[in-house]
Amino acid sequence: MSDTIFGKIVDGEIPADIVYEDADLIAFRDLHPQAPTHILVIPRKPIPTLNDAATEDAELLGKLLLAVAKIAAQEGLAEQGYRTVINCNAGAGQTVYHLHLHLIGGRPLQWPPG
Ligand code: DGP
Repeated sequence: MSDTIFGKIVDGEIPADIVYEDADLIAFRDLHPQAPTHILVIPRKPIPTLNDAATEDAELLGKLLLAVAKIAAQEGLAEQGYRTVINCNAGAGQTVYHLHLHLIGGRPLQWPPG
């Protein structure tokens, strides 16, 4: 499914700095990092936004969160902390309409976010 840039990454049509992948998901470094560690975790299944996730996707959504924690540990962020963000629709800053979880860390993170 290559309807978005992330679909093309899933299909291997464009390169990405992949840090983890399995049968359900791929994680790769963000092209425009907002912190020393900025990784995107995406399902292989092309769900456009969190609004489009269905009950049948519940296990997949859980796997995405568990992957974030695994990758955070891999990146040495488990103890110091990190942030996971899902931007849903344009008002929240979503620009790529293939569901993705941002994993951000490696610097102090302010709250509330902008
Ligand atoms: P969002 O604003 O939540 O839709 O985040 C999209 C992110 O995707 C943004 O931080 C920049 C990143 N991005 C956009 N195009 C590419 C790409 O081709 N490769 C990679 N690795 N990241 C991309």
